Amino acid sequence: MATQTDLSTYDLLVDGDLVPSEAEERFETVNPATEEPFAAVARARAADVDRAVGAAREAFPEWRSTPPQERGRLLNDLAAEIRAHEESLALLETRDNGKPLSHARADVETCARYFEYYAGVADKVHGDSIPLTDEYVDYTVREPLGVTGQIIPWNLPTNIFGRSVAPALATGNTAVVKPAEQTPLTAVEIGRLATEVGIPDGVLNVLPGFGAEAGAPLSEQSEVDGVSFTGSVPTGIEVGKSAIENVTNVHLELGGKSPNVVWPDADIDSAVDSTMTGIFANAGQVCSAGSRLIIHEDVKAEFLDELTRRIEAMDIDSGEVDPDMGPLVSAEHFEKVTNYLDVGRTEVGEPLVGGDALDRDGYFVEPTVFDGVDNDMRIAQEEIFGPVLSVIEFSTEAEAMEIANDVDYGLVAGIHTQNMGRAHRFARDVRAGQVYINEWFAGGEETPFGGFKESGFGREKGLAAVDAYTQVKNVCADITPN
Ligand code: TXE
Repeated sequence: MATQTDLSTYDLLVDGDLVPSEAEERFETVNPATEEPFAAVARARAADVDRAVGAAREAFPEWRSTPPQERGRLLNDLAAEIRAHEESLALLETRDNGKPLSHARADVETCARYFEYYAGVADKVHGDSIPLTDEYVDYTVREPLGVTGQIIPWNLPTNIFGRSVAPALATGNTAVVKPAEQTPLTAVEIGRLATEVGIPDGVLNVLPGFGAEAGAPLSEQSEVDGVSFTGSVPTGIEVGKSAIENVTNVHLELGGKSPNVVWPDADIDSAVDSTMTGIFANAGQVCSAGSRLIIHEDVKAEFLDELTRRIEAMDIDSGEVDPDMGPLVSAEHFEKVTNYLDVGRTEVGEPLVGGDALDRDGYFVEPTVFDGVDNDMRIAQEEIFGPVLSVIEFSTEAEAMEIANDVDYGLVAGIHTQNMGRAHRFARDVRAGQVYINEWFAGGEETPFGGFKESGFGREKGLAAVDAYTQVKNVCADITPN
């Protein structure tokens, strides 16, 4: 086994410098395909959070008054650097997270796109003029929140970095990012690129570290003016409570158990494809995964035959050889997902396909489908966050709707049908922040994203993020002659 001295090292980014943590501690990140540590990363704690928040606070007045066109230019420059480093960033992401290399490349591309999109938005953030009586002029301005904290999960580290940081910086906020302890490396690298393109010191700080040691101090820091959190419901509640105690803006994106409804009139070939993307992309470790297949009784047999045939042809291997599916992110998460395979066996018996871990090093589990699931079972209600699909049968539109909504989460809902009236009735009645029609993961950087119910609140992506990262000031002037 490698010792820490054999590993590549990564530091914190504070005030434009790559520095060790105050306590000079490091933690190891593990390659989930080999179970071997491969990097030693500076381990931030509360003192480092204070240092980074102090730097972000100091950088704020100048960044806020930097002309928005100039902020936009810098973000475009960062996007170009991210693209120029696509291969090395993608490889780092794959080693850290386990995902197939082509997916990691797509995540890097998405991250660059977020910086480009919000670079374009930077100089288009403006308020309204509000007609009152002739005695007044009234207008609003949108101002940045100030210092913002971004707490990022391990499933889409590069993608969510771009999603949270780009709108924050574009709108004139400074940022302190706490990447997940399982996958901190691309955040440090992109932070380094940001300093290289000339984003001023202190505007973007990156603090690898653990949730309790670095995430909690960041969300509790009274100098932080806004927090964006993506992760689990229990942690989100903690982060939300801290934000309320500090009377701080908070945005929570907390996962899902999303329904994927398939009707007999759907294009079955494309619906099978989309179902597989929805649950096996990133080994199911996606908040918007389509983890409940709600399928009409008349098409179920045909659909599941085709699904099984394609799953059996899937190639599962180390992300570095770019398979269809890589390993799960960590030993801890592997435990969680394999435990759910046991729960599924207890609730419905043997899976239709898959159901086991692979007999090799690494945190690999088979793509798995449980048929005959009732919607009140645990495997239909709880977020497994792995490549495990629960199949629930329906016969009427009312029944499909009821099953789709009968869950605590409300992040995404999808429908496959050629009947557009039915599709839009579903879109109208389903309680979810995103609706996908005839495709999974539909939408782009431009479209708002966030949850209903326990999937959280607040919206990111698109112009909705401008609202999230700014506050409105109303200015009213009495213009009566005196
Ligand atoms: O999440 P946590 P975990 C779901 C998914 C997964 C489960 C647990 O079901 O199996 O959550 O994952 C930081 N104060 N999602 O344990 O703990 C942590 O360091 C402040 C859904 O990894 O929520 C990391 O940076 N921060 C999901 C981030 O929070 C804290 C993505 C997420 O970790 C903290 C990930 C604290 N007290 C998991 N404790 C999605 N919505 O996409 C931890 N963190």
